[in-house]
Amino acid sequence: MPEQKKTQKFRDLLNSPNLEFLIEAHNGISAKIAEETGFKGLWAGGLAISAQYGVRDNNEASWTQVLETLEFMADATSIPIMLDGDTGYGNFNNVRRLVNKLEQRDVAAVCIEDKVYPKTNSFIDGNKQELADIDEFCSRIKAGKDAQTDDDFSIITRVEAFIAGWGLTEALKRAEAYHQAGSDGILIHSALTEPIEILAFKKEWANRSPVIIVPTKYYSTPTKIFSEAGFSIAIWANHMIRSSIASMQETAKAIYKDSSITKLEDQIASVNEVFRLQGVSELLEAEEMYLPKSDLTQKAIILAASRGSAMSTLTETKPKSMVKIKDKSILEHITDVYNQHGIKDITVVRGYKKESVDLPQLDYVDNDNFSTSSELVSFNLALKNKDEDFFVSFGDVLFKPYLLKLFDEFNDDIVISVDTQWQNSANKNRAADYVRCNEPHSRDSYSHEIFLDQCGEDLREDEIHGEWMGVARFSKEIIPELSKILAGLESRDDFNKLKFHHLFQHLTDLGIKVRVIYTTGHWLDIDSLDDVVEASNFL
Ligand code: SPV
Ligand code: MG
Repeated sequence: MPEQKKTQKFRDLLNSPNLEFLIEAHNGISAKIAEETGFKGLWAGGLAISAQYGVRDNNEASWTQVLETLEFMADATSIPIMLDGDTGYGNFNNVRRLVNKLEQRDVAAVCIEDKVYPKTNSFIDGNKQELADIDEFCSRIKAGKDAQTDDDFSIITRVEAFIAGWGLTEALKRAEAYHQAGSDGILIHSALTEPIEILAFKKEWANRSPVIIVPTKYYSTPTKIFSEAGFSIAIWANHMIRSSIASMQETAKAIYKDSSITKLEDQIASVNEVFRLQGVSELLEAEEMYLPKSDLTQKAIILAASRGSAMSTLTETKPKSMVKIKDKSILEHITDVYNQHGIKDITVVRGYKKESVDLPQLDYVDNDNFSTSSELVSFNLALKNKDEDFFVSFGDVLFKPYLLKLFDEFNDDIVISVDTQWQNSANKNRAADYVRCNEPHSRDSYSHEIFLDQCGEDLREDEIHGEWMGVARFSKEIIPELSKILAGLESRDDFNKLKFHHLFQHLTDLGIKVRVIYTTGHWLDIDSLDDVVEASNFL
């Protein structure tokens, strides 16, 4: 069933056999709070709206500024709003334009009072207030009713005779004239502290049309009296603005006095409550649905648990990854490269002298068995809780940033980069992860479809197509399977000795494709003191 229009909802309140209630709201958030508390309708009060702007209730806020406020209130809620339209902001012509603008903004009703523009609040020297000429006021009502395009829009007319010091006879005469002019209900206002005037009016008026009251001054009257008298609606006309004023005054005073916000924190709404009222969660869901997702990998793991004893005294107090090259540790150089690719979320696995690995902005995972374990143990530790695509590389491998871009051009679950110029390496004796693929790199025929066949440290020289650089990317889709495979390897006696080349070979043997990107140089594995010297040239 389509949601009932707000104008119909207001009509239901107006014609309900029970006493109904509107509460004042003066902006989007107060309107929302009122609705979620359970109120079925809102009074967009002139006093409250002018007060929240910090101006007087004398039409100092322009009517279009009031409209703006209403728009926020209507957008924030699904209950009907009756605007306190003051005098209608002018004559019949202003009223009909107002009615159209209110309909456009989904405001269900307007109440206009029989005074002259600019109005004054009824509780300020009411006796001195000039009432509108009856016929002229009726022309405002008629023009408003003629202007509305939705039959259910309501125009309530407010009789200010009591406020201005006239008696019941004047009030009834005016109410009857407004009723005849097409008004949908009467708001009878009184500034007395007892409900004498309004009860007298209701008794005489009977049920000619619904009657609305504003018990601001006769607030101590039990609500039962209003319902027994058959009033249609009671308006709690200014209690949201007054409570917020009291609360803001207390808060400002306390903060000013203490020059601190500590004591207050638990007494005011949390920032999360503000977010909830603003509907932040809906936006987060919408972003998930509509915003294009970055297709760049957002996370990285750097394995930096081992000492690097080949560097002798350089790694006495810190692991190799913290050795400085050109004023920055190797780890900083590596994180710089990831940062340049837009990756902020970096997990570092540390082990040897872990307390010395303390760069800010990184997440750390500790491999405390670093001295007896190898690459896959560290990798397995870092893989826990990963659920997005990620790069993994070593804490002693430098590489150029463009390589990460190459990786992100492929959608494969596992991608590794393989240096075809592996023979250029200065240190021929180091352990290297040699690779053989389905086809070798060829300058003549450039193939995109290169996958791993074999990976190991002891491939025959004539079988080698290149050397794995120590950088790989895994997709989030492969993580569950990868975790399972690692758990399987974990149960092997030699798990502590296993390296990445074992994993890649194992994956290939299982029929899982490992995509290879052939590259030429542009990386450096720092194992020895000589490599440290070379690294400063590389950078
Ligand atoms: C308002 O709330 O702005 C009203 C009611 O018009 S009263 O302030 O009582 O006049
Ligand atoms: Mg008002």
